[in-house]
Formats: sequence, structure tokens, C-alpha cells
Amino acid sequence: MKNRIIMHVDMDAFFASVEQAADPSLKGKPVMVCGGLESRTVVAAASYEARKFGVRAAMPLAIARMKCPNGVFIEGDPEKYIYTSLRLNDIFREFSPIVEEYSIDESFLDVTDVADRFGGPVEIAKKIKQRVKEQFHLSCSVGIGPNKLLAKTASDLDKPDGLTVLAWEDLPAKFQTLPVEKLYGVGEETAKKLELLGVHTIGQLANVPVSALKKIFGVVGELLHDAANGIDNSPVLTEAERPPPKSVGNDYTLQRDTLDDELIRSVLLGLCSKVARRLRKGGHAGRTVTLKIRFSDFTTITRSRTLDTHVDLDKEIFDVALQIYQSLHKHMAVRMLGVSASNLMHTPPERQRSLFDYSFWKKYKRVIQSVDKARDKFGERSIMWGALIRKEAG
Ligand code: TTP
Ligand code: MG
Repeated sequence: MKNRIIMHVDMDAFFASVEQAADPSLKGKPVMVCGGLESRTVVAAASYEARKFGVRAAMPLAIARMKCPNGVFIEGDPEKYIYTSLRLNDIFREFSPIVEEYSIDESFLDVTDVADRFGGPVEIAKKIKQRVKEQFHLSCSVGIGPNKLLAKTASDLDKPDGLTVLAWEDLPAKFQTLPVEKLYGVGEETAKKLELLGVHTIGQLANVPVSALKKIFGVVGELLHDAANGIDNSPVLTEAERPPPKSVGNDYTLQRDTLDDELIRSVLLGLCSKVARRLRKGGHAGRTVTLKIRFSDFTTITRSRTLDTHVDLDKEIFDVALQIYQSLHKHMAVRMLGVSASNLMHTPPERQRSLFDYSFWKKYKRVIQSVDKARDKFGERSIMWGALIRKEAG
């Protein structure tokens, strides 16, 4: 295989930085973006100023408030972050057509074939950082390496606003000296088992015979061995090359546990509408609809129904979710609801329906298509179902 040049871009304190860019009075202040402002939520993103107070992502809001009482707490605005993420990736694609949107704030770029045109990978990274700063007032950390594993490790080595190269010759000094839990794919459990073997660094892991790792971790043992030696042959996959998702789902935790059927219906409609919209955006349709309900004592019920045809319309998914909901025994107040569609196929075929159904369906599909267009242009909240215009259903 040709020597590849892979770049990983990770935005710094992404949600918090987007808020600081939108409101310059927040610059330099400890900003924490949360799912909501009630005590049940957690911090999604903490600006680097907030991290000085010990606040971290996934920390309960109540604790974050204690650690940083004078911080600025902001309710997150997912659409703003998704929009920014899409525009950032547009910038990356100006440099290389091979861009993988790995998460909302991380992308991989394969720059092997374009590096020379821009004066080398470091020059590309500098230009990207500059564009991102000028256009969005955001900073990012870039890692460059011969594969995705090393590029991703590199981007994390000098956060925020970093630019780090991890070349093969850097492995012993810059990669294998890192604590083993820094190795991509090593979670808490694996790290604990490795500690028991006396493995504390990536280099020590690289020295364990692969046969011993296979005995303990099975097939994963081989992957761990390769990773510790900096080996990763996985390609950077563009959107078109990525396998379709297995399912598409959304959850919602209510602000207060409730027995109010009308409220639950409107939350369900909101969730189904989101799921349907995501299906259509990805060109998918699903045959199985799953409803998840968590009650106030945290017991959780999950029920699925599989249909004869694939569906991608709000009402179709809502009808099934509601049927499932109505068939359930509700023994106490509801805390959380989730809806997902699975059994997905790409691009739904024309469906066989009765003539009566068909004319209704055609009209409905047309309405939904114009709603989608308006949402593409003016944002997800520009058009909503009447039943959703209630505070709780948000
Ligand atoms: P991260 O890249 O993990 O974090 P970050 O960008 O805020 O900070 P860093 O500079 O360390 O990269 O996640 C990207 C965004 O994803 C983050 O801004 C908010 C969101 N997120 C959550 O909503 N919940 C979480 O638990 C985490 C870790 C992130
Ligand atoms: Mg980030």
C-alpha cells in the first residue's frame, strides 16, 4: 500500500466555542453547554476556561454549578452545532474530496494525493486552521499521521489549537510512551485488565506477544497488538462509501416525570417527526419501529413492531409508536421516551397501497417534501407540527 497521509481535525470545546463565537461577550469566560438548565442534565461541553475549575463533559449540571458558580450555563442548540459542522466539512472538502465526518466535531481527511498541491500536509493543516478561525471564529486541533489511528492520537496531543505530526519514526518517543488508556479502543475495562498484566504504556502493550493477548481478549487481542504498534489500515470513508446505519433513533427525557397522556403523545410525535426526517435525509426507510419508555423508577420497557412495508413519513412512524404506547401497561409516571426505526433499506421503493391510500399518501408526501425543503433552508424549527408547539415538547 502507498504511504498514506491522513489528517484528523477535532474542534476545541466545540459546542461551547460555537456559543462563544456567536456571542463575543462570552469570549474568555467559563462557558458550559448543557442539555437543559434543570439539575437533571449533564454538561455536554465545557470551554477551556471552565475546565480550569474542574468541569468536564458528562458531569452532572448540579456538580458543575458547585465547581464553577460564576460560569455561564447555556442550553444547547443542536441545530446550530449541526449547521456549523456541515459548513466546516465543506471547508475540508475544498482541500481533499476524501473526507469522513466521523462525529459532529471530528473529521478524517485523506490528503495523500493532494498534499503536494498545497505544499505538504502541514501547510494544509495551517490553511484549514486559518480558514476555520477566519470564517467561524473557532479553533481546532489537527493531527497528521500515516493512518487514522495515529492522526487521531496526534490531534489530541496538543489541545487546544494544536497541530501535531506523528510519523513512523516518532512512534517510540511520542506514541508508545503514552499511557495505555490513551490508545484508541482501550476503554476502562480493557485498561484495568492490562494494568493487571503490568501493562501501563502503549509501548509495553506492543511488547506483549500477540498470542498472549489473543488468549485474554480473543480477536480483539490482535487488534490491540496492531494498534499498539501503530498499525491501522482502515480507509477514510466518504459519506457515499459508508455502510448505511443499522437504525435511526431519538430519545427525550421529560423535564418532569409525567402521567399526562396528551403530553406524552406530543413528545412522541416530536420524536417520530425527528426520526422520520433523519431517515429521509439519509435516503433510508425503516420496517421496524421501536418504542422505549423509562419510568420514574428507571425501569425501562422496549417494544418493537415490524411492518409490511418500509416507512419514512412522520405520521406512519407516529401511528405505530402510538399503537405500541397504547398497548403498554403503564405502572408509573414516564421519565424518558425513545423512538427508533430499524430494518433499514436505502431509498424506499414505490409502495403498494390501495388507491384510496395512495392519493392521500401522495398528497402527504408532497407536503412533507416541501416541509423538508423549508427546513433545509430555514432550520429544523421553522416548521413544526401544531401539537408540538408546547413548551415541554420543545
Ligand atoms: P469532544 O470533541 O469530545 O469535546 P469538545 O470538542 O467539547 O472538547 P475538546 O476540545 O476536548 O475536543 O466532543 C464534541 C462535542 O460533542 C462537544 O462539544 C459536545 C458534544 N458532547 C456531548 O454532547 N456529550 C459528551 O459527553 C461529550 C464528550 C461531547
Ligand atoms: Mg472536540
